[in-house]
Amino acid sequence: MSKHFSKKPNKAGGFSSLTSTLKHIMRSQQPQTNVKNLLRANKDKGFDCPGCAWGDEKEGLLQFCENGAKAIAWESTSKKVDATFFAQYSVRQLQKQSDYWLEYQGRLTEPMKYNKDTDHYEPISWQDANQLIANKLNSLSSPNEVEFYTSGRASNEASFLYQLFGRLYGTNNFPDCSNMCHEASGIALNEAIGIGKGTVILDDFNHAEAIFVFGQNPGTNHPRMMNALRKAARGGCKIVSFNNLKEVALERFASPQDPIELFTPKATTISHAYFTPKLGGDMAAVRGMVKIILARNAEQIENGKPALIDNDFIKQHCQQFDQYQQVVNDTSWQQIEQQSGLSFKELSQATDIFLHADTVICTWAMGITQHKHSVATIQEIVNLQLLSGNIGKKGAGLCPVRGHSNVQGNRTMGINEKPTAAFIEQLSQAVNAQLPKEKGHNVYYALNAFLQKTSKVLICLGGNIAQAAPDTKQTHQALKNTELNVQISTKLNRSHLCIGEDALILPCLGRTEIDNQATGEQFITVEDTFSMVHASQGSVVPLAKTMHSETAIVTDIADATLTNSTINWQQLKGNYDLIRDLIEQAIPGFSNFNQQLEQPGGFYLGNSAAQLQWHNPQEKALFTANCLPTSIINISTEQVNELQKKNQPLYTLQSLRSHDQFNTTIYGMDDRYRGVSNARNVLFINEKDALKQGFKDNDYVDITSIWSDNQDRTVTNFILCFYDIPRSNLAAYYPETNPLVPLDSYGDRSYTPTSKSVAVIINKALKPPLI
Ligand SMILES: Nc1nc2c(c(=O)[nH]1)N[C@H]1C(S)=C(S)[C@@H](COP(=O)(O)OP(=O)(O)OC[C@H]3O[C@@H](n4cnc5c(=O)[nH]c(N)nc54)[C@H](O)[C@@H]3O)O[C@H]1N2
Ligand SMILES: Nc1nc2c(c(=O)[nH]1)N[C@H]1C(S)=C(S)[C@@H](COP(=O)(O)OP(=O)(O)OC[C@H]3O[C@@H](n4cnc5c(=O)[nH]c(N)nc54)[C@H](O)[C@@H]3O)O[C@H]1N2
Ligand SMILES: [Mo]
Repeated sequence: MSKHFSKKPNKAGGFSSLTSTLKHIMRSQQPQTNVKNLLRANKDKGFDCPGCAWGDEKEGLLQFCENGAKAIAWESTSKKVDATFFAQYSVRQLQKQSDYWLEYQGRLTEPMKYNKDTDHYEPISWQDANQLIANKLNSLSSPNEVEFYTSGRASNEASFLYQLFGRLYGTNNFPDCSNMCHEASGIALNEAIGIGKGTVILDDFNHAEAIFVFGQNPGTNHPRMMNALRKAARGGCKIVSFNNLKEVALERFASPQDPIELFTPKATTISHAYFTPKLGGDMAAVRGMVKIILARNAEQIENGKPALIDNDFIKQHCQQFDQYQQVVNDTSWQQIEQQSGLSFKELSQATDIFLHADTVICTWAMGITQHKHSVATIQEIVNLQLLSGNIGKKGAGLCPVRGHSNVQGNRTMGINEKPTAAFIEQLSQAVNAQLPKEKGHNVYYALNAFLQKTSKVLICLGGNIAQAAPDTKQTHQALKNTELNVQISTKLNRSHLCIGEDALILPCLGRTEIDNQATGEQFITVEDTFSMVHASQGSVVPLAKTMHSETAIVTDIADATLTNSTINWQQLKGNYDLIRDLIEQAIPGFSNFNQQLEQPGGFYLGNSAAQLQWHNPQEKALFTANCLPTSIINISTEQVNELQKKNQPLYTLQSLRSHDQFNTTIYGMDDRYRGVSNARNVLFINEKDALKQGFKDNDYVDITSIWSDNQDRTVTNFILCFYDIPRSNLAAYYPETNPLVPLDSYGDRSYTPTSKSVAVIINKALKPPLI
């Protein structure tokens, strides 16, 4: 057996989850603090777990999961990255370290400025740092030369003020992590049902008769969702998984909170049926289900039996059903089976479960949103749900499962490069100022603007754009073209090391920490994937007084830059209640914001589609008549033919998360649920594909992507792991494979990198490591 690969476990959760949690708590060097932290995670008067955006349950002593515990322990460490650290290492030396090493050094505790002459970061006072930013911003020829990036951990208060500052300064350039994440969900849902958010709340999972989970690995990325799925499965709800890989948590899950499942081999079977479509095959799979439903429905009608679709719902609430039916008729079974990789029989089985359930929830995440045709795929899921009226009733609906813990809140607060006219109007009125209306830059356009040197300053409210964005070489070059790179962060990462002229590191507090301002301790608010808004307050004393809250950092930069501002930034900084009062005036749905937060668990923002109100131009839910894509991968037929001539097999690669990481933050080298230990340069491959190319398990290969420009995009020395994965599909971890994703390979209309469908070839490693 290989030293890196073993059989995957036969269940997820359980005891191994508990031991892993303890291991990570001990490693943080703050075990007592972190145990206290965990008891307060996601509880009233506690803090919102920075791990993911899943909603909080009302019952239970513990409201955290293994991976939430890792996120919390990672934040609360006693190790410091301070002036002494930066005096020890030059930027060139730091660049040679791994992402894991960089973050493991500890928390950033002092503001630092890059010195080009010494190639070291050196201390700078907060006041000087703010003035430096202000001077630079005020010297530019256009406000559109600045890119304001956000990562989805920022609170509602910080992100509201951040976008307000950016807009008062004069731009709508708000690239953010959701451009690389759930962008397609927002676009698809806004068009189809008039709101870009999911229509279900957590309680709906208690009432669903079937739950379809598309392209999502909740055992790792939303472990608290496993409680909802486990409870549903035990109550007789039929869970159907569509996933390119057999993810063990979706097969069998043991709750660490159930003593029997914790201490015995027992576990709950999660998926009643599990389908493994080809990468990007979900639209075809759902189209197949709809085709079966429509055919069976026609038969029923012919035989004088009741309809299988909800004709009343369709008549009353929907538009374009006829066009949609036409496009379904025109889609051939050959195309459906070939593209989905699933047979008519398998899709019939899925359809049986769908039709048998009165209430169905469809959930999805990155396996659906990071393809070229993601918007169309999500609209196909909407079509399926509309067909049987599975929106706006208890136990049914659409559930895009968000990533970052407050990414949904960020959008609600206006982090959006394409604000609606109504949004800008209300915000302008609230602050009594003219704000820009024209479209700004998303991540794709921002990176291109740096590459072309038309943008000059990058300010990042969290995140790690250097490693999160695609086409690593290009992205790093884009960052190196900046005249000023400002990173507001908790931990050191590669974005701090891609420097052009000038760079600043501004260390901020995290969720777990006490945030003291002029009027006393403050709390912040967040919105989860179910549109619940609630307060979050940390209780840990920060490592250093020189760490400021994100809100304070944003207000101070704004105050220094906008010299004629009508906003009293210092007053807002001193009392976050006042920021919430401003949000109340500026953003719909936040009336009595401060008072509403007093309710235990917070308040629900509501969802128009869940109330069967359709706020799109047609004022109806839309059946969207998209054709299946001609190809999943984004390359030309000539390129495919050329490879065929050379006898070079073409693969589709997905880049995904291991169990030991949070996005670009690597907690460890294992991926327990897939049987991988101590390696991240792993390439999962179907045994037959590997053998056909003459490879053995554990061989080293180089991966090269196929794209229309002449740039070489290759990553080297990946270890082959024979795995249960459809033919011609591959999987490997992100961010190691980001160099393979071409910047120009993005989703139609979403501009999301096609991180789950990269056209690649593999070859024997040119320079394998000496073992
Ligand atoms: N611990 C932890 N939690 C996290 C994160 C983290 O990194 N670590 N990240 C957070 C963020 S920002 C996000 S967006 C979410 C991400 O949560 P996920 O979307 O679960 O993240 P990925 O690891 O990218 O997993 C994609 C899943 O989709 C499957 N898949 C890939 N392509 C296809 C396809 O074409 N069809 C189908 N049916 N399946 C496919 C993969 O096999 C995999 O199971 O998690 C959030 N929570
Ligand atoms: N190939 C490929 N690329 C992908 C993906 C993929 O599946 N495949 N997934 C995409 C997705 S879904 C996402 S969301 C993006 C993620 O993109 P980002 O959100 O930009 O990246 P993260 O790795 O979450 O950011 C980690 C950094 O955030 C900082 N940080 C952590 N907590 C805080 C905090 O509380 N405040 C502040 N200010 N900073 C903090 C730390 O310095 C840490 O180093 O990556 C995308 N990129
Ligand atoms: Mo995400």
